[in-house]
Parts: sequence; C-alpha cells; structure tokens
Amino acid sequence: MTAEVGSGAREGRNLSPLELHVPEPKFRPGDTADYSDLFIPVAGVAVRPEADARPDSFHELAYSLVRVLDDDGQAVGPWNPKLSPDRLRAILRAMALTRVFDERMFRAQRQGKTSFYMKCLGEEAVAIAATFALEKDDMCFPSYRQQGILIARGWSLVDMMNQIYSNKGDRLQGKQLPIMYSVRDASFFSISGNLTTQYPQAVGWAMASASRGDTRIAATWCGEGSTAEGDFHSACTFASVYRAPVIFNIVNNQWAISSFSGFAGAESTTFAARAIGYGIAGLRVDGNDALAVYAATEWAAERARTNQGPTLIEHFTYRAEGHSTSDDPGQYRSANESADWPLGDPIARLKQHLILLGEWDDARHAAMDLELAELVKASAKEAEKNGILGHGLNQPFETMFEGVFEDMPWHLKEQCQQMLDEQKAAGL
Ligand SMILES: Cc1ncc(C[n+]2csc(CCOP(=O)(O)OP(=O)(O)O)c2C)c(N)n1
Ligand SMILES: [Mg+2]
Repeated sequence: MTAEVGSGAREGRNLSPLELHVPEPKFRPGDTADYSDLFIPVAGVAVRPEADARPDSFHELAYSLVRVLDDDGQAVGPWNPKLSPDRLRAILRAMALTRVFDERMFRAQRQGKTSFYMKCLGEEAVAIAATFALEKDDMCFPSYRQQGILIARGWSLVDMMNQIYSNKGDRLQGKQLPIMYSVRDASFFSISGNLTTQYPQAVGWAMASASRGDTRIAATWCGEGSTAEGDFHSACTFASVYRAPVIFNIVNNQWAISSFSGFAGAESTTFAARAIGYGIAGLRVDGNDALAVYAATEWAAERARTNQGPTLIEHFTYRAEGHSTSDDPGQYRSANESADWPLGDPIARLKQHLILLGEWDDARHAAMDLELAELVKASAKEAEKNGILGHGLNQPFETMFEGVFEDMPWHLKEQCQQMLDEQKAAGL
C-alpha cells in the first residue's frame, strides 16, 4: 500500500509528523514582563584575555556578559578601563546630548517639520563609549541608530538637522532619508536603509587600509535582527580569512521593529557566539554599561591594530523607544518591558559612578541638562532658517537628476527640462 503524503505512516513506520518551531516572545501587551530567568552575571567576574590570545581560547566570553559597573555604580574587575574623570564626564555629556537631540528631533517629526526620525534611547553607550575608545579617524560604518558616533566626534548638530529637514542646507541635497547621514570629515560612512550592507563595506575598507599599509581600522554596527542577512555572514568570512582590522558590533536591543530577537536566533544561542564558527574573537558585553563598551572596544581595537584580526562584540541592551516615528511598540510588547529592563539606563549608571567617585553631583547634572537643551534648541533654530519639510526652502528640483552620472545622459537632460517646463507652466 502506498502511504499518503504527509500521513506520518510512510512505509509502514509509525513516525510522528514533522513540525516547525515558530518563536514567540515571552510577553505581549497586557502581560507583565518578568526578567527573573535572565542570566546576568555579577560585574567584574569576566576574565580579560591578552589582546593577542587565540580566538578559540576564550569561548566562554561569547556566552557570558562583560560588566564593569556593578549595581552600586562601582567600576570593578579586570575590564575596568580606568578612565580619568574628565573622560568619564565627556562620555556622559555626549550621551546626554544625544538624548536631548533625539527628543527634540522626535518632536520635530510630530510637528511636521520632518517626515521621519529614529531615536537610540537607552542604547546611547553602544555608539558613544565605543567611539571614545577609537581613534578619531578610524572609519565607522554605522546602522541608522548610531547618531551618537557623530555627536561623540563633535560633529555639527546644525548639519545633522539640515539633513533631517532635507532643507537647502542639507549637504546630501535631500537624496537620503532623514537621519541617513554621510560625513566623510568625521570618518562616518553613508548610512544605508538596506540592512547590513555596511558590514561587507567595513571589511572591504579595513582590507584596503591594511593593503595600503595604513594604521586606521574600521568599526561597524548592526542590529541583532540584521545578523540574519547574508551580508553579515559573508563579511565574517572575509574578515576571518584575511584577519581584517575590523570591529563588528551587534546591537542586541531585543527587537527588530515588531519581531523579537528570537526570530534572528536568540532562543538557541547568543549573537556573540556567531563569532566562534568563523574563528573570530567574540565578546558579549553589557551594552548599558559605558565602561564595559569602552573596554571591549579598546581591547578589540588593539587586536585589530596589531594585526590579530577582527573581533565581534554583542552589546546586550534594550530599545527603549519605538523602532522609528512610524512605529507604535504598544501594539506588540508588554508595557513594563522597557522600564523594568534589568540592566538599567546607561546615562543614569555612568552618572551614579561619577557621583560615587566624588566627581559629579545632581546639581551639576541638572546644569548640564539645561545647557544641552539650550544648545540643541539654538541649533534647531539655526537649521530651521534653512527650511523645514514642505516650506519651499528645499533643494532646487533639478538636483534630483544630478550626482549619479559624471556627464548627464541626454534622456535625463530631457526629463529634467520637461519637469522644469511643467513647473513653470504650473506657476511653481
Ligand atoms: C534588507 C532589508 N530588509 C528589511 C528591511 C526593513 N527593516 C528596516 S529596520 C528593520 C529591523 C532591523 O532590526 P535590527 O537589526 O534588530 O536593528 P534595530 O532597528 O533594532 O536597531 C527591518 C526589518 C530593510 N530596511 N532592509
Ligand atoms: Mg534590534
């Protein structure tokens, strides 16, 4: 007798039918998120290998969590980067400035001044502490959530806002989605909306740097969801084979729009463990601990600069806001998930550390917040002089035909002329 397809009784054997596992987040709207089964090692216990250690000699770091700041705000253990108070205050200030900038630009979108914005609330340490541990001219290949790199490098807020407003001051001529900056002078590669393209680009740049005998290294960032892209894996292969001087950052903020990290593989292993299969050094760090992020990056940069090859760092953090201004996380995640995140807030934690050192206090913090709010407000007023969305101060329309071909082909010239004629006829 021929067995029916799908019956599970093929050739007389009584096999149970196959089934797929479809990941499901633990908590949904209406549930109370409970983090009690999340494994969080105490601060200071992770070993710190020498920078020239073989990648296969410290696998456990890919499954653990490097933490420097303990629950009281003390810096403990071998990963403590022992930064000066001035440096700590500079990191704190850049994180706070990024938060104020985000808040103002988010509101600008709600006021109709721009079409789109993305915050990095709760993840500020990942971009900012890492940038402080790199050289100013190391090349960064970010995703759309590392505006903190530009702010840490002291880039002009007005220039960033001009891009967000797509106004006549926008160096990119309104050709990129708001927040997709490109700043060669800050060694900040053009952001692409196509997830993870920056990974192989970073490896290619790092390989070119090495083959030219340069000393600059590359660092790139992507979200945990983006590790599911093929580009992530080909970048890892190339970097491992040629020991490219590159740092791979995976920002595990638990969510990829409305898909939880399980859809990118988090139920089975850590993202740092992806490094093991490629023979790359892999670290998992507390992404809300600016000192842990700094220390991991400093260590990875030393590996890269001494030709020991790439390092992959998973930053364990939480996306405290919606994905973008187009998203409403209340539709898909539990209400207390963000506030109860057990690793706290990166700004509050560094502030607490500085207070404990006797190098900061609440009054100074409040004064700094005030100063930053004034700075961002003044910058926004300056940028708005160049125009906001839909207020006529946009780039000349013909610029949309420029910048692709060195010499514009005849058919584009014709189309451009037709557009200008039609606008004239319509009195625009
Ligand atoms: C190749 C590609 N696929 C899908 C998208 C749509 N998309 C934009 S952001 C996003 C989620 C990415 O999540 P994650 O990598 O975790 O980064 P996060 O937003 O959390 O920082 C998706 C699916 C895209 N932009 N490009
Ligand atoms: Mg994510």
